[in-house]
Amino acid sequence: MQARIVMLVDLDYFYAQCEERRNPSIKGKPVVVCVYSGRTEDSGAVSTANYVARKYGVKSGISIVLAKQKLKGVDAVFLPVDHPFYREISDKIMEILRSHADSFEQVGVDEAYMDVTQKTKGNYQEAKNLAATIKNDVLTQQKLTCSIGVGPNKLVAKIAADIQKPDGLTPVKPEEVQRFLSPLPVRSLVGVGKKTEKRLETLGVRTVGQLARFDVQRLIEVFGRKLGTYFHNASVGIDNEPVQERSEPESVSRISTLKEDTRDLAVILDEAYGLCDDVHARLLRRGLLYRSVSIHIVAGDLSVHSKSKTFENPTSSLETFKKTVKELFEKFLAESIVEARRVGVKVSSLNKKEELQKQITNFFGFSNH
Ligand code: TTP
Ligand code: CA
Repeated sequence: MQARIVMLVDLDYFYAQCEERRNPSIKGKPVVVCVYSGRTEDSGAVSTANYVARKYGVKSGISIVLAKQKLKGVDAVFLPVDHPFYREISDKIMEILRSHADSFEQVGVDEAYMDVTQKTKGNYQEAKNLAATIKNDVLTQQKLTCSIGVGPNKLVAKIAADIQKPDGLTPVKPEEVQRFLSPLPVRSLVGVGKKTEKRLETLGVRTVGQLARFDVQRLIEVFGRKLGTYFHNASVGIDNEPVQERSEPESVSRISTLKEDTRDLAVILDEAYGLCDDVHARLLRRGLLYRSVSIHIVAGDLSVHSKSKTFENPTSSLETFKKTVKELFEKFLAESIVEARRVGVKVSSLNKKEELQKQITNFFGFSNH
């Protein structure tokens, strides 16, 4: 197998950074994004916090009450989570990343692996330049910083991204892997949780380097063949997992917030057509055809509305997509009196182009053989 170059892009303090982007005046203050459970005013947990708040010990998972104690007397900002807003930003950023990758794998809302072996001709200097370009694109187009790790596989790329945050860029060449991993605690390896860490500690293994030198046979005796082998391989930086798109999506959609609430069709379509372009570009890249088109409206009063239309035959036409979106918005405005705050477009009933070809071929009984 050819040596690979893999990146892991991780958006910095994601939910909190989205909130800073929405309201730049809170930048510089501790920003704490919370899931309020609603039982009492302050019951619930911290989803994430910006790095200013982290200096006070505020982090994901602690209670809101504890976060408030830590920030007592400080001019801090506490906000509720707004998943649709974060999803919107995430989708746009993932699209930027995808356009730079040979193959792409999103893992969660704010992280993605990219195989860039071809794009960089296997050259680390080029990979570093590409990572810098990606950071710059994400910053200028979406006003967010991210941290990128570059390495010969997913395992090394992930650890490299974590090592320097926020706004980091850490390349680790194959010949540097051993030296890079050696001093890190075993917990840095994916799959080593608290329990495993404890068991390894009883064997005298605290660092990845110690794990690498530990007898494989004994590891297998303690953890079983599968895990034991995995731990050993991970400790020496071996990981052959490919970067691959997770299963085909059931639908592709985009949603966006309008500058102000409106019932003006021209304003709505101006925004919606941009979203159609994004969705369509993604369909093309994945070789997908659609059969259904929907629109989605979040009104000024936060009520949610949608309309959709399904065709007989799958298509990839952008023109049909936009025409249908226009029809559906016209219908919506005619039937409803609310003002639109957020508008979205979606295509669904998706088919892979080649699969469709196969189905047609089978249907008509044609065959190449
Ligand atoms: P992370 O990438 O773990 O954290 P982060 O992006 O906030 O900070 P950084 O990467 O700079 O260390 O998680 C991504 C988002 O997932 C985070 O912004 C909020 C959400 N999240 C939770 O809601 N609960 C959690 O316990 C964690 C860890 C994350
Ligand atoms: Ca993150």
